[in-house]
Amino acid sequence: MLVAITRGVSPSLSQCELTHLERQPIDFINASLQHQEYEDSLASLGCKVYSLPAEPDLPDSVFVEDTAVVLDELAIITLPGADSRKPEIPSIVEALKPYRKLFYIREPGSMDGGDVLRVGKRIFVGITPRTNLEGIDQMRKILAPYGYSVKGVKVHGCLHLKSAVTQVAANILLINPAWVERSEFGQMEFVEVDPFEPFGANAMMVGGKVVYPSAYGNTRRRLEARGIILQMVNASELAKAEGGVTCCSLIFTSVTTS
Ligand code: CIR
Repeated sequence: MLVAITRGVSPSLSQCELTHLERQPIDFINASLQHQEYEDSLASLGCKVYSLPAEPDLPDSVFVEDTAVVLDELAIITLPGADSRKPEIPSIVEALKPYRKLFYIREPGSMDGGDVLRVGKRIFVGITPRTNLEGIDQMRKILAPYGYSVKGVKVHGCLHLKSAVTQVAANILLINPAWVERSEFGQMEFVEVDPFEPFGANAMMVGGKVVYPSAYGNTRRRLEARGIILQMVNASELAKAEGGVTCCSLIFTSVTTS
């Protein structure tokens, strides 16, 4: 069974962290409706959705992806690079404890889950203001016994590695080549975003389909032309907080630790 951990939209979302976007008004009701649509979409793709209660004092807490990296064998609890996001961690620890043995990124390491792209046993980690080399090194040591390779990847011009590249099929990455080099990823095929849709590289594979924002119609056509089956969602309101579709869930196969 697939489990998706999500969290309700915080009423303080409009005070979110912003790095590459201008602040603009965010409609809380609209953001919540879109988030509900996103959760419904995950349920329709076969996920059992566990939605944690919204955290009024943690503006970015809907973006649960940044707090953990869940693999088949274990989960790594991250240490988010933005101080305002560190208090999001304890409730995620409680939510993941029943499912995985937990490991932790510790200071002076830092890591946002949005920087972590897993392709089979290869893990690519963005080197960004949120994720430092020490955090990547800690992850490498945690994962070595489980047969994963961990590679730091330079990212420029966007918040996280997965703003720039995500996996959309076993051998295909969706990429914005202006933000990350294709050569970092070895023998993969690529679909490039339409240059007028720079934020269109964040997509999420779930249950044989790819969850994709409806805002990026030109890139959508490129994906469909490659035979990729999309499940469209409207994520425009959360995008104003610099969030994409991967950011709002932690999805994994259910294995209970007890
Ligand atoms: C932040 O800057 O932390 C939030 N406003 C957006 C986080 C988006 N998360 C993600 O891409 N994984």
